[in-house]
Amino acid sequence: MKILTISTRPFSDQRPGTSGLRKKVRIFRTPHYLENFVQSIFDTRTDLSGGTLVLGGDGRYYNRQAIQTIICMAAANGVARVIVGQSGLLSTPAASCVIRKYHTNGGIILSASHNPGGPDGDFGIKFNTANGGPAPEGVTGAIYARTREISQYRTLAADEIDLDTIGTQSLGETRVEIIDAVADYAALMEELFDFERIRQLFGSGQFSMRFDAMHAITGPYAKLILETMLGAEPGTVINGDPSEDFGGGHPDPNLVHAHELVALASGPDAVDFAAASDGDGDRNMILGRNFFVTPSDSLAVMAANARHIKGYAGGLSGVARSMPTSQAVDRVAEALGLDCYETPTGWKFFGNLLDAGRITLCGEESFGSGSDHVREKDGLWAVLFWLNLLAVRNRSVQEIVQEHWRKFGRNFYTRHDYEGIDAEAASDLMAHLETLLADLPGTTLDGHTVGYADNFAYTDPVDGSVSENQGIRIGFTDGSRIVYRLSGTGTEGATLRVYLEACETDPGKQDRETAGVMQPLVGIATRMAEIESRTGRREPTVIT
Ligand code: VG1
Ligand code: CO
Repeated sequence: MKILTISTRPFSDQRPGTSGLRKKVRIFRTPHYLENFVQSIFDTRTDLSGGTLVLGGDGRYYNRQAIQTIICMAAANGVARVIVGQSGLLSTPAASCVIRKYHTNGGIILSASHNPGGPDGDFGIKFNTANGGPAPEGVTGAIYARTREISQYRTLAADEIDLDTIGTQSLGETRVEIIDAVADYAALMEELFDFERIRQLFGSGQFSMRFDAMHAITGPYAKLILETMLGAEPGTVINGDPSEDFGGGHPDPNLVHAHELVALASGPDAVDFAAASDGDGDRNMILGRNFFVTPSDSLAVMAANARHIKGYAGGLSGVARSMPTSQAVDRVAEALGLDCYETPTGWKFFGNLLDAGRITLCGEESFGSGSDHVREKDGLWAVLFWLNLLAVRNRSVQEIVQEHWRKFGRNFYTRHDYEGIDAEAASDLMAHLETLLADLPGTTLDGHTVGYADNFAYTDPVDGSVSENQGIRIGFTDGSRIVYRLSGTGTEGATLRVYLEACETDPGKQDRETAGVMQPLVGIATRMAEIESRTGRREPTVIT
């Protein structure tokens, strides 16, 4: 088969963000745009030549075309074997699972996660290394540097690969294997969780659940695992057929976008347990009957209860959370004598800690949690963890969480997002905050005394790499915190995220409404950053 060498010129905007390169579909369709980035991966990850690459995506618009393009480029770049999820699909955690299980050299995941899809929506591409995790900054930095100087890429003229039939095809010297997208992942879940106990829970007739796949990738995974393997009643999975534009919705599992599910978990006829996942299957939202579990609390509850779960009964080596995630898990770690790490936002920062065996569980406030079973956050894994816990503990979600607060204290938590604001105004706002930091410690704001104020920098304890400028932290002596950072996953303007946390150890005050408790801190945070005058926004776009 004839290899074609195509001349190209660099694009200046291919720096990966928090989770890969994300742009509007129309930008990815610009001639050579996708190809330049992919060639930059092959140019910098030279072990792919002669090696094995995993390939799959969340099924959004442009997924299939991009898969065909990448297979041809992989063949032209000497990749010996490409493992592709059937129909070009792999959830992000399933891709991580497959990369690890078959000892491959890495994978390319096509996804813009929770961002809307369709011709006018977003697309994304991410490279994961041989450990199954998102490429660390050193690797993404090298890929980006390559995109700045690229002058040609390699591909070949070939017929389209049949993506829908499981089996092996050849493209020149390259073997293209189409695999079942769900099977390996489902087998891994069965190793970690007590499926028999969960089957008994569903079989009891006393327990009802809904899982909202939000028209995204987890539909097939959830139907097989929950309904077929675990015996949940048919219809437990809603919005379970993946569509290229996620049914026109926003596949982000939070109280705002998963409103259909929230309604099913509310009121007198509410189900006992409800959960949702995002576009690419790595996020999760956990709801009990009329009860929302914050992602930060979910991580803390998992850590405190891991001994009840088959795959973690041997104990945890340590835990980690991203910096803006609440300190609820820190309290558990302290009580259990576990190491606890605070990392920058983005799953790539957990990889070294997991590989080194320093942590077993980790999570982010942005509806992400996971463990050392793969190197990505994992939505369905979290749902199964909770299901297993409910089956073993025989308590409701609300009872488990409230009991947790009584024992460890409650970290009230909320996040305010200001989406699509002017990029320059956003960076000026951050610069303004930076100028305040030096004088803040020791001052008292509305009764809260500032203990520390900094721009978070992280030194990876395993390889010593340093990541600076990871967000402004203001910590008060009463344990409450305000954190500001700019999103690294958006595709339009800038998104300012303001994260707020307040600790409450008095059981008599732990059942108050979050919004009321957070009001004073919200006031401090919005005034200090001059949000209204600098962005023109009186209210956040989304509150989670
Ligand atoms: C957001 C979240 C972050 C998460 C990232 C990728 O990043 O805050 O915690 O790791 O999305 O998640 P940012 O930079 O926009 O705040 V996913 O499910 O979109 O791959
Ligand atoms: Co995601």
